[in-house]
Amino acid sequence: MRLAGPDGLPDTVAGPGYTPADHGTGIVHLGLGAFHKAHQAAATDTALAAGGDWRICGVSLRSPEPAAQLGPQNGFFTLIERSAEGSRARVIGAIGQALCLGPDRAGVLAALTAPATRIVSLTVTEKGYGISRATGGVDEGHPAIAHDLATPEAPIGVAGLLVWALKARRAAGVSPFTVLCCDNLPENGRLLRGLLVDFARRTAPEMAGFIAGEVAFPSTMVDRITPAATPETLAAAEEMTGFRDEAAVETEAFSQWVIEDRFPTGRPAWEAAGAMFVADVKPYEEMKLRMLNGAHSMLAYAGFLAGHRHVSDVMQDAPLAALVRRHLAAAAATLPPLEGVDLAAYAEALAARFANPHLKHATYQIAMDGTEKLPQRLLAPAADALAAGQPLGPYAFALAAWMRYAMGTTEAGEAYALRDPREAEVQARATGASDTAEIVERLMALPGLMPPVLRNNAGLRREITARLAAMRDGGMAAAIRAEAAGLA
Ligand code: CS2
Repeated sequence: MRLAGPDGLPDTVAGPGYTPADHGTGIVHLGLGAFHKAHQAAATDTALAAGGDWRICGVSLRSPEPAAQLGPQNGFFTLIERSAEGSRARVIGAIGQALCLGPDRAGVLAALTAPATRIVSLTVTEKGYGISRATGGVDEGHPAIAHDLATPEAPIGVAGLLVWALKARRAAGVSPFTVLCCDNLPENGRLLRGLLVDFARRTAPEMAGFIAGEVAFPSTMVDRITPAATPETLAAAEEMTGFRDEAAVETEAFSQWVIEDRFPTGRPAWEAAGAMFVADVKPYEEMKLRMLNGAHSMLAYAGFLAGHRHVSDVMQDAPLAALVRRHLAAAAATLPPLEGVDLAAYAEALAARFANPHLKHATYQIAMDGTEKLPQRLLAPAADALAAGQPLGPYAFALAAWMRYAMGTTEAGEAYALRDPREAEVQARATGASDTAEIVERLMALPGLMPPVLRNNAGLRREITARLAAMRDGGMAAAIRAEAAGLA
């Protein structure tokens, strides 16, 4: 039988600690993927037990799958939490409605303009926004931005939809919603605010000052390692709950959410789920992006080429695991001290989370969208390390691994897609030369990627070139061993 509600679950599976039908919708979430379900929807489910009309209308902007999976289940889904101690399942009831923008356009627009909607949260991935990192405004070349600039009255992208909805609400005398970015971007609230203000300036100038002055964009640090669901996930959910569940997700037991407490029209009691409310999220964001995500990207590129399918396999490869720890320490060294946080302990906890053998997190999944991830994960800390006179080796190794990955063929000669929004450009630069130094030169010169202090640094270029040459000549496994042999 298909899961469709909280009834009939075995004692071992917790259902919602509230009666879902008694709670109205207060949140529209854009980007109805696995991470949203495992993180914000789970936290909201816990918070709903403390009361409030905060159920979620989940929207996917493109893929019809999430709504097709959740719709017949009335929004209910199984969340499997896996840790070294074991696995447990819970059924989440926080999602009251699941829509896809294409077929359900009227419903999505109605939800965005409904007075009851007080928060619009987002997980659309780094590339989903269409932010120009150079200007902080819109990237005119981004397909959804280009579409929405041309037809702002029929938006399909984040900036277009949010500006349209804020304008419609203002015209109707309805207070603006709070915009809550939950993607792994630095100062994500400020970044999204800059995007919307610039988009408004170009399409609805009277809205620009209103958005800048009247709309809240709290920044957040979000963390929960959540692999894409697989057929095994669905089979495990059925075994644990007794119900078929097309929308099941698996994740780790750990979850962290640090949020700036700026919600002029209210919010769920997310602290009930362990969320931390602070005045300034930036130090937490930097810690997480540079340590967790930076190490993740490094191990994904090096691990994928070395033949490791999953992050837990990487951590079984002693020399590569040593490089992961080196990377975590190097990233930590770029961070200012953060009260109440022991960065060495945080690094150890991350290594343990990466090693979780029960979580099948594919290196190929993390390797995706490199040009969108490198700036905040590897390049910003590398620039800080350079300024502080710290060694650049860990970053040179990670960037060389990305460049080797960008070449698009495994060591067995098998081609794979990079899955990067700048795929064609990156691959042309990575494969257009046979000389290693030239490949490095061409990739470092990718417009808008590297900050000039790094791009023009001959020392960094040499360090990357030596490592990429080792990876190409002797293979990734040997390059990893050689790099790790250099550790004290
Ligand atoms: C990962 C993240 O896919 C990736 O790029 O680094 O999704 C990571 O698992 C999460 O940020 C963990 O919170």
